[in-house]
Amino acid sequence: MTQTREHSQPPAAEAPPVSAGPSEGPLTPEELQLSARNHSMPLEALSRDLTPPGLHYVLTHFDIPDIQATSWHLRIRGAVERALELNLAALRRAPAITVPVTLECAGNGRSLLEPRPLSQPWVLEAVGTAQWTGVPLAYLLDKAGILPGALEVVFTGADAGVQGGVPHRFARSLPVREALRPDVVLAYAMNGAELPPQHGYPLRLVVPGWYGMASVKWLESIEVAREPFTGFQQQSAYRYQATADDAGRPVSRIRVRSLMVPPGIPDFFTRRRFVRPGPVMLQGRAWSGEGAVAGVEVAVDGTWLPARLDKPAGGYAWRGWSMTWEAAPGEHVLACRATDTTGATQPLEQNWNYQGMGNNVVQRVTVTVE
Ligand SMILES: Nc1nc2c(c(=O)[nH]1)N[C@H]1C(S)=C(S)[C@@H](COP(=O)(O)O)O[C@H]1N2
Ligand SMILES: [Mo]
Repeated sequence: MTQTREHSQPPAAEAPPVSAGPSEGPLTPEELQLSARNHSMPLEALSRDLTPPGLHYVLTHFDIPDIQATSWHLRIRGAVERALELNLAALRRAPAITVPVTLECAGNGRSLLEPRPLSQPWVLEAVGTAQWTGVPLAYLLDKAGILPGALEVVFTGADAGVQGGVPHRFARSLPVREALRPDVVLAYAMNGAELPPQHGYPLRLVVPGWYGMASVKWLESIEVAREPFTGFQQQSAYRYQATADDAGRPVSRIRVRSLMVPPGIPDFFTRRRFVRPGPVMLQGRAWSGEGAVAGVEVAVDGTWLPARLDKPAGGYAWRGWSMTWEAAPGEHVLACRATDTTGATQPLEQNWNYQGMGNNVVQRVTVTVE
């Protein structure tokens, strides 16, 4: 599908298109290439409270930088009383917190959209939960001393590339009040071990409750700004847009979602499930960045029943749920749906938007009981 654009403005003033536009055709080699680089979390890993790093999803726009911690520094500058420069040893000496956080890519579910926005073609499992250990961002911002008039804090990674025709380093901003939340962490450890290269070694930001793009990896610079940040990943990417020309609304917090561990055993190629008749424990996880998870329902062939909820694991980590199902021979469709404390619930049909952002449609799993 080609994009129609208005040409009333000179090209220099035109915002670059964020993608090649949606497609109704088969998966492209470019999408295959992206999906081989950026893997999702196998759904069976939903049975674990914490996702081991090798099973946690990965999304990297450009190349994974090979950073030597000995020559690496974090710089804090801009509208601050004193600029700071810290090496990894200094960060490790600072007060540390550990926060369990469910990260989800804002593009999760994109490949299920029709037409399909051309980008990383996630199915449903661009999610994972880890314990992130590091220095509270607020602690360092306080040391630097934010000056009056500060509006945003801009985080820049070491990785550079071209997207939408625009060369840039991956960078995102947060409003000052979000940056000062006590649970926003500059993490140097994941699940108690050194940060793996693909997850941002030696240091990354983790913003609990926000879609993954806010959690800048390979962090090198933190700049306090008095103007809104207009970098590509802020102004063009990560927006809920109706069309290519729509300025849209920025993507921020994670919409409520639940997923289940597919029961039984899979067929290799189709991944359809086979289950033995009798009681089957259905289980999964639910999360929301907008409010706490208030309930999860499970449907067998369209009839919704409330699931049992585990104790919350704190803050912005996913919450376990389960339900026993008496599986009768035949073919069945299982589904799960979470609701959060804001009253938001998952839609039965995907909400389409131009970049394929924030999809939280209910998951459906077809099983054959025999
Ligand atoms: N520097 C940098 N940070 C980044 C990205 C990136 O490409 N470069 N990708 C972002 C996106 S879109 C997501 S969803 C998360 C993924 O984090 P993970 O790979 O650790 O799961 O990292 C975010 N931080
Ligand atoms: Mo993402």
